[in-house]
Amino acid sequence: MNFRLRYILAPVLVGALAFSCDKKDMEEISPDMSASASSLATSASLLFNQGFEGSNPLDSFHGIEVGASHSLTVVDRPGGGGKTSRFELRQNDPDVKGSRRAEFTVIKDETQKEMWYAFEAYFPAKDYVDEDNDEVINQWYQSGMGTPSAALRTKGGRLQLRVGNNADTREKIDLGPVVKDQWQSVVVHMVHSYGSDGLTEVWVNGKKIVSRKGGNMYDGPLPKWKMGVYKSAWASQTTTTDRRVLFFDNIRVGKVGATLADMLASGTTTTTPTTEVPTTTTPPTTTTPTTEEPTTTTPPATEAPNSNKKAPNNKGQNKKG
Ligand SMILES: [Ca+2]
Repeated sequence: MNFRLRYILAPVLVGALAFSCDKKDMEEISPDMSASASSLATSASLLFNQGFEGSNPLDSFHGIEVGASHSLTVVDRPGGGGKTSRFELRQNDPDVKGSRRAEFTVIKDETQKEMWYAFEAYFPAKDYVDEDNDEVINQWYQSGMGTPSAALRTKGGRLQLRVGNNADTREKIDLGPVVKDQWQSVVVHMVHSYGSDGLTEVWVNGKKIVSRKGGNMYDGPLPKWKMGVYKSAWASQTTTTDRRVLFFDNIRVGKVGATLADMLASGTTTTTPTTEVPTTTTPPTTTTPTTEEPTTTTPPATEAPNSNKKAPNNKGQNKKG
């Protein structure tokens, strides 16, 4: 192909790809490799288990939504112990699906009513500066239904779960500090439901901190699970930082029958760098699951929908999920 022809064709091909993505409401940039992902599972109830140690680990994900070469890479795990995914989002990255994002979809059509989701996350202090403007790092997105019915966000140095069955009553539940320069493990257990039989449980570093009964999704299709960094504000404004770097490793998804122990990355050495002493957290864990009832559980269900002036969960602001 001569240079001139290539120059003409490139934007056409990009346009065709974008069109096909929109049409399917999903970016099938990566092939569907759920079968091979399943083969990595260590338990019959694990649907997905990715530690980024094998060849082409990113092929095991569904759509990958990135705008630049730095957006998603596989690198050495901070603190040692193998490989990990690394997300980097910059304020001046190109838009992807209407905003600044670097995300992959872990589970899509495989979602069942009862599911387990787990990962380890590492936030580097120098490249993940706390600020009040928030970003989404996990979202349970129901196709065509706007702002995700459940999401993990970071905001002002805190990890926050937002969950509910409609935008007006969605709860904001504090999950503790965004601990820097060490690995944290998060496990989420959900019985996906619009109705009262819904269940949302969260463990951070093996400690159960949320047990919430009630609707945790809109009255619609089961959600897909996306991870990465999505910062809607950067599409229209700057904030106090222009960079978000974080690492996700040992991403696991389980179905009914999975246990907390299945979801925790017990085979991984969780190395804590010695430069920083955590003060408020439980150490990264290989603990056995407990059945203890949480002590800081469900907040009242009467949260005022307009209490947040930035209203980041208002319908429409995040419509492309
Ligand atoms: Ca790994």
